[in-house]
Amino acid sequence: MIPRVYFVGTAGSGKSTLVSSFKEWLENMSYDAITVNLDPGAEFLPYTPDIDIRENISLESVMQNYNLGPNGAQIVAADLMVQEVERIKELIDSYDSDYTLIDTPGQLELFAFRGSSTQLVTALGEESNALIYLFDSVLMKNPESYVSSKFLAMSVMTRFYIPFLGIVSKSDLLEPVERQNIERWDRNKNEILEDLRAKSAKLNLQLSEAILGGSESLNILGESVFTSSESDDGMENIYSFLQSLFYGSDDLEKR
Ligand SMILES: Nc1nc2c(ncn2[C@@H]2O[C@H](COP(=O)(O)OP(=O)(O)OP(=O)(O)O)[C@@H](O)[C@H]2O)c(=O)[nH]1
Ligand SMILES: [Mg+2]
Repeated sequence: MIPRVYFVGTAGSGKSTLVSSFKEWLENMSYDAITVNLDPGAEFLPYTPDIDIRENISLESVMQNYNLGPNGAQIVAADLMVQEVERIKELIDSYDSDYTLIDTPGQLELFAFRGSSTQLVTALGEESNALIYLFDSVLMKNPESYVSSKFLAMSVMTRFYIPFLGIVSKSDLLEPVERQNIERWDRNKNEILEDLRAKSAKLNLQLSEAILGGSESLNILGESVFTSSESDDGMENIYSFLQSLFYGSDDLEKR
């Protein structure tokens, strides 16, 4: 089965741009990927999706048909997506590509916490899935939101039993010292707890320690990969992760 790679992250974390730039990167390396847009509310996409949920479900039509505002319509659209699974699956299977890159809705909680999405991920194929979780660099550079971001990622991971890679997106927006801080915090939770204490941050330190301790002892998040759609930083790391997961250590045959 052609691997399905889901790009998941908070609103504006760079999912759609990464789907676009990673596809381009793969193509430049002579590998082949198709793109799937699962965001019914996307107004603009930086790529032309091969498969697009908006062909059958658009936020605009859900708002009209169900007499809802944009937020209510997002919820209904997320649930309606399950009805599209067979069509999407058939379409994906009709392509002969190395990877299927799947862009998910901006509202992370809709994709991550509603049963319809886990159903959809399962139905699209259980064995060959991976999830790229985008940590927005803007939210990772200060210690308080670093902890909240890790917590959110962990709660998303409780919903999906699939291999995942945590990446810090838009790395070109980080100053070198900000990047070093994130690397330092990733390596050792005591470093971030020290920095939080030093800032006398208004954050529940006990709770933060428990969250970070859980992440560390379960080894679920580990060290982040930094990526940028501007500079192509980290594209190789995403590829290596997927490659060893799906194809062993062998390189794909170039097309
Ligand atoms: N500097 C920089 N900007 C980026 C990068 N990736 C995305 N952006 C910008 O960040 C903004 C959001 O990017 P999107 O790709 O639309 O993010 P998204 O997660 O798909 O957004 P939603 O689907 O609306 O949640 C856009 O203005 C992008 O141009 C990056 O690597 N570097
Ligand atoms: Mg998007």
